[in-house]
Amino acid sequence: MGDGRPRLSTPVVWTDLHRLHEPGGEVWVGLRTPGTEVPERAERIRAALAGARLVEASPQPDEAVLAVHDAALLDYLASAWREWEAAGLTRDPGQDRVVPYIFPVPSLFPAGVGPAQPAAASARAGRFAYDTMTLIGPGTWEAARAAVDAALTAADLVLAGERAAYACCRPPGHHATRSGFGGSCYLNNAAATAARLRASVDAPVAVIDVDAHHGNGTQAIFWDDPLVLTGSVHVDPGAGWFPHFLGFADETGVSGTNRNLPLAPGSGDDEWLEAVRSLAGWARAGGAEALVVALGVDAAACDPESPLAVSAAGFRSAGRELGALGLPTVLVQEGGYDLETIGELVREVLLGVEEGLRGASERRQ
Ligand code: SP5
Ligand code: ZN
Repeated sequence: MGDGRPRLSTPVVWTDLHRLHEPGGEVWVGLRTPGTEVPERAERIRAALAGARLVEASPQPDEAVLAVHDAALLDYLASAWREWEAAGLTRDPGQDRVVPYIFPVPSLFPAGVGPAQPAAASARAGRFAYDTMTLIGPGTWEAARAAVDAALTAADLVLAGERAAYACCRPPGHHATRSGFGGSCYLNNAAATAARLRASVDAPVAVIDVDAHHGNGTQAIFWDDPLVLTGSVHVDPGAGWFPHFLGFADETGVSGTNRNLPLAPGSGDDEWLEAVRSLAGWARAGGAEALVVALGVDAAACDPESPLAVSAAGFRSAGRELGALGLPTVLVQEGGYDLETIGELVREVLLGVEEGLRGASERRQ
């Protein structure tokens, strides 16, 4: 490249199809706000990684998605936009995205009675959505499906011998559960990646989630799976942060394979890195032989969506800690909303992972 910057050796998996997902805002406290999960995020990351080897995402079978999601969620997401448009909702009342308005929460139902299949498209939107912020437009399904393809392509690169691979996924995925979507996430890219690694590695695999928000979807998907260790460091939901209802330290999974490390708002490099180190040590102690990093960079001090205060150097150090595990490593993009810095922060993590992996292999010799 000749710009004097260290060159990335980690392959970057990419798909142009992410551009098909234009959320067009978020409905938050009843208002349509601009929204931060925009297509430019991925473009900025790609620009900051210029010079790295780009690998096109290759299409993956539906079975790989069905390993972590119910068929009913996939069927809904694949048809939601068409149904919405066919029902005339884009003309009357003039809503250009799928937005739920009624949710079949358990409190609606007497014992033994479950939700009926609603006849109206406007009501069907609330069957799988758990918030009003995660809008569906004309290309949302294609983009979300392609994001899983990207993550699984990165997993395959690592299974074929790359020490690490990065998937520039958009939309993100860690808030999507087996049968629910929300938090700007539709399909859980990191969970699908962990499932693929798990099927090929004869040992536990770990997901370490460093996004500023709790990885509730990944936690839920692997809650009762003793062979996928799920750890998350995030801003304390008890201090008023998304996902509000989950992400507390006492959620440990059926067999102790989930670990949450909530941090107080305002926490910076010291507290955050100590938590990352602790999760890495926990994954090592649990016998993990492959690693998925749910890589949100919204814990950055400059990020508009979280009150954590991590620096660029902090992200580099976190990468080093994770790389030092010396495991086959797939990094999957999650959040990060400051367009000016998102690309550089991702680059710092990837460079740190490379440094950590080099250190690990030197120690082994
Ligand atoms: C992947 C990821 O980082 N998802 C984060 C979802 C959390 N969004 C919470 C948004 C809460 C409301 N934000 C108010 C800003 C007004 N637009
Ligand atoms: Zn986040």
